[in-house]
Amino acid sequence: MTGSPRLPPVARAIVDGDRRALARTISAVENGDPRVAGIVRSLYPRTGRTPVIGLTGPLGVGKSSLLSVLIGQLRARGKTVGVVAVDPSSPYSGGSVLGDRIRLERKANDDGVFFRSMASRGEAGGIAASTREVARLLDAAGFDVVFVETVGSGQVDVAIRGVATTSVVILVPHLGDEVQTLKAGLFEIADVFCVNKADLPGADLAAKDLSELVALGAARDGWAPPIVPTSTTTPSGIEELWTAIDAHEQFLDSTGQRTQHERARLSAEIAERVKDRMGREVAERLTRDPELRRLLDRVVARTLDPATAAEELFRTHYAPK
Ligand SMILES: Nc1nc2c(ncn2[C@@H]2O[C@H](COP(=O)(O)OP(=O)(O)OP(=O)(O)O)[C@@H](O)[C@H]2O)c(=O)[nH]1
Ligand SMILES: [Mg+2]
Repeated sequence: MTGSPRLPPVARAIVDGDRRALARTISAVENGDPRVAGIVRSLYPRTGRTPVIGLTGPLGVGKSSLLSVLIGQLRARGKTVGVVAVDPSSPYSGGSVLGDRIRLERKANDDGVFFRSMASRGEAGGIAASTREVARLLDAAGFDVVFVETVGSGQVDVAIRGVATTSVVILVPHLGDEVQTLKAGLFEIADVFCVNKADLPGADLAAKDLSELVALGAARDGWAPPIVPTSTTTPSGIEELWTAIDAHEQFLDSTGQRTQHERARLSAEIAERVKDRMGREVAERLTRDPELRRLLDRVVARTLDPATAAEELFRTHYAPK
């Protein structure tokens, strides 16, 4: 299966474990360099079989620390791991980028771990798109497990479901209000809940509160998200956390939901790509095309509202005849 003669040389190198080729291609993808489109396309058939584990949760709950301990555990079992971390910090402050790097540094000489951090630059759509592409490259590169770390904030949280096969929502004790705020979104995102910093007082209570919330929400498609207390300082609960993640991955296979979820993710991705593409085209035509300029003039003059204008534009220019 590995000897496809049609693979471009760089793609071949990535598949054969060349980490520098992988790193360069990831940079090109992040920068929107069109020259790597062929490489990405040629690797696509080699993707889709690797567990992609999303770790999400509010700032500072210990996502990177957990990742570091999980990586240690997986490496001890001989598993290779690819990581993409979406860093919320501004590229100028750099604080948290550096923090993550240092925590993961000691694995830097290990070829079985590949770590990449991306600045989030504040636009959720963009993060989601390049994160998905980078996760796919890690998948094609043959890592046994791919992790995606994102900071938990509304849209990004939801975006992780478009990338990950298992999403872990990480909380800490005394996040009472935050849990309430996140509540609605939490259940749609979490396949596994983790209450980290269980070495701090209040962890039992937090886990109990959470289990009450989980019990209120009906199990989604036959899966009730387990709640795992962990501590990266002790450390404790890490093995249990991986067991819970792995159980969800096995559940996806045994129920056929892996294919179902993948289909839903890819459908959303295609729709999103078309939307982006059309959005750019329409914006451009509204400034260039005389007919559409007149339509815009009417909206500016308040003789037509934006919703009706959009509907009219779609009907006359884009709806299938
Ligand atoms: N007491 C305690 N502190 C922890 C634990 N895990 C992480 N921390 C501390 O929490 C702080 C944040 O840890 P990170 O791993 O950077 O958290 P994060 O969620 O990746 O942070 P961001 O990526 O900046 O959102 C650090 O000071 C860690 O040392 C834990 O289990 N117990
Ligand atoms: Mg982090």
